[in-house]
Amino acid sequence: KAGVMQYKEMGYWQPDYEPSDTDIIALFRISPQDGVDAVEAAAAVAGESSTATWTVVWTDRLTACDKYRAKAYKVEQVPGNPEQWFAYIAYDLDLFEPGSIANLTASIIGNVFGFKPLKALRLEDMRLPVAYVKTFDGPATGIVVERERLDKFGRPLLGATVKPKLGLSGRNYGRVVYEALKGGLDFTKDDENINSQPFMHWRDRFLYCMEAVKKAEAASGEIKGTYLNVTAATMEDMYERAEFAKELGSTIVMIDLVIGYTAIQSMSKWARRNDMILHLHRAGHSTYTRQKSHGVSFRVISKWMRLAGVDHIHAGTVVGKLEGDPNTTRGFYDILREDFVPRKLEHGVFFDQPWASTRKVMPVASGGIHAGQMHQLIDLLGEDCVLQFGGGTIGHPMGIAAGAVANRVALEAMILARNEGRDIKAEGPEILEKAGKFCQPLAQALSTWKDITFD
Ligand code: CAP
Ligand code: MG
Repeated sequence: KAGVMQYKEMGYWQPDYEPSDTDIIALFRISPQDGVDAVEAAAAVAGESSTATWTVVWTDRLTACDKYRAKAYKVEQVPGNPEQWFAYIAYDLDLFEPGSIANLTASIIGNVFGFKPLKALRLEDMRLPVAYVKTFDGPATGIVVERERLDKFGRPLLGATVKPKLGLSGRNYGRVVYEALKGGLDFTKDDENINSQPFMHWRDRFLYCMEAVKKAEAASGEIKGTYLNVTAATMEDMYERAEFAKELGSTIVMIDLVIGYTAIQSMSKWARRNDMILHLHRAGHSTYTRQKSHGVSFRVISKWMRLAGVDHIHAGTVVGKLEGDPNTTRGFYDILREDFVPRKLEHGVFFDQPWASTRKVMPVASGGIHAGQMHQLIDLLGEDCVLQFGGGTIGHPMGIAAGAVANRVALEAMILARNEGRDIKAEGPEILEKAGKFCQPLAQALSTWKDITFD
């Protein structure tokens, strides 16, 4: 106990402190151990995530320690939860290297999550000041320029992840890509765990996929793409794969979140230099975003990834197979797509967040979704997103191209209805049924998947 109390005495609790416009603010949900006071716990979090160690050190006085000390300035009980507290902590901008997510995270989520006096700790949100935002390049391409490059406007983009996740040979894999793109999708995509395995080396994947993209473009007259996953063991390997993708005429490459923040920023710089779209699959995030009392909220990851500069990011669907709540997911989408995100507690957004013209990230919805949910997806997620149906394309009973047709027709019917002023949330099923009368693949998709839910 004495160890925890120390931080408050050392000045890490300052209830009168008013954060300045250039401070970074973090909001933590803290669950103190029994007998540990919430204010003392908050001061300890401020200390451990900034300058402190467990005791006063002589060398403090050789620094501007009053400035560098993070300040816990507000502690509020979490409504309806007597064991948890929201702690607001302000950090001086000089504590952080400009333009480095690695540096930011080494402080904010460095040691502090293992601190003994806490049962659990969750980073719920951060306010990133404009002065800090401006030290990052942000997305290489962004939503507006991506739409211009692809010449696709006024509707969500459609994609599919090639399935099965593992095991296809390059040639069969390329066939899936061709059928799905020719059928009407804008993109196909490698899965998160497709790299360079014995059944398909990466060069084979790239060659067959790009052949499929070019053939589908010729057949459809539309620009098509496939997210070639360049995730690999080292930066050298990733650059080599990305260069090859570019050489073959790809517009987009893909990386997984598990490659780490520094690698993501490096790939973003590469994408910027090479006029490529950068797709990020959030593989691994649920290990630390899912628990409500411990870890890091995905809204914080969304902010970090917009700074780091990805163009696409998986941000959840609400209606599919993976965990997610509608209001919270809406908050993620706003963080990725708006230029100014106002505080909105019902969406889990605790701070006004100015993005100062940082380009917008295209959110990607996937995970167990199908054409029968088109109205819900558009109503919930809007039009600036990619809707991605893996099983919901490749599992279609009439074949892959038919699966793509079903998705495209469902999408176009819904956008048309919305543009005519109809309430697609209420009338969605009826609109889909009617479109299905003119499109057998859609009728089949609806009857095959209508009863599938994961709730
Ligand atoms: C979806 C998917 C995606 C997840 C990622 C999969 O396949 O390819 O990786 O959607 O989740 O492997 O499950 P289906 P999130 O379309 O066939 O379900 O978008 O939530 O990060
Ligand atoms: Mg996947």
